[in-house]
Amino acid sequence: MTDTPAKPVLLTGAAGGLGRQLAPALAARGWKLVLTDLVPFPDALPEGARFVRADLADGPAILRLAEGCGTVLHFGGVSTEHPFEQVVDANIRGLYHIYEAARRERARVVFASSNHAVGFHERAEPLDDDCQLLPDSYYGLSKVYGEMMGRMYWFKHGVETVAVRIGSSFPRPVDARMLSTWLSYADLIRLMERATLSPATGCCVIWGASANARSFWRQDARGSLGGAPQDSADPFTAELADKRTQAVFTERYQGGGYTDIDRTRPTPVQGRLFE
Ligand code: NAI
Ligand code: 15L
Repeated sequence: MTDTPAKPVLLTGAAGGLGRQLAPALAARGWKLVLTDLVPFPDALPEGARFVRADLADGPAILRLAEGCGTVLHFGGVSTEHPFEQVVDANIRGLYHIYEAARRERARVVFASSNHAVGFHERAEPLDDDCQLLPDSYYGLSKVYGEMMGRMYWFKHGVETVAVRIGSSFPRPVDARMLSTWLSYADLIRLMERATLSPATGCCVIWGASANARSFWRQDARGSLGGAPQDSADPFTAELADKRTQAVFTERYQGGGYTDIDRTRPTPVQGRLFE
């Protein structure tokens, strides 16, 4: 595997929490980056990077941005639960623009999917990458749509996708659930390197989590991309193991609090899809 991609890499959501970690780290490795976001990039522009402000809902702008790029690290969009209408433009329409651009450029898409695509699985149930999709929110549903769009563009157009079902990527875990879901920034950056530089990925799903002993997730394609997570939430266990809420849905399901937002069902489902 080489160290730098042959072509520039487009990073959407560059001004967001994860984009601001990825942009300087990947630029420091000598990568040529095209950064974009709806809002201005708040930091000093890393060497070798240029920033263009654009809305993912603007198809022609996204096509122009992707020109000459070999990979799209797609981190832009609505990143938490919102009313349906607010999710649609960035996460549904915007994703279509990203995939059309990737098709035109013969580029690979590394898609920041989310654990909320499968958030209604019980915490006690270990999941593999081919588990049932059980979104816990309109946001999670948009990630399911993204993963399915990747499949369609792979079978129909040969566009490669690495869909990374990210758990919780923050500076450190902050509650008991994150002892299972935490992804350190350093592991995120390593994962993006491998997803970009691997010679062939096809269309695969991987779990975006550090090496957490309490992980909800098992089998995926990470092995074939090479490398493994090096960090772990385990050192935070004594501090966080009892940091739980009293909310029944939140504590029962992998998606945590997202399963409780706007909920009208009074009690959890016993079993999987059927009671
Ligand atoms: P964030 O909200 O900090 O960053 C998202 C960025 O997307 C923001 O800078 C925002 O301005 C931009 N954006 C929103 N709508 C846009 C539009 N219409 N056009 C262009 N840009 C737009 O979120 P964060 O935490 O950095 O997450 C990045 C990606 O990773 C998101 O797709 C999120 O769903 C995903 N993810 C993040 C996780 C985490 O723990 N941080 C967990 C699972 C998934
Ligand atoms: C996500 O998908 C969100 O982007 C992030 O803000 C967290 O809520 C994370 O999931 C999580 O589940 O902890």
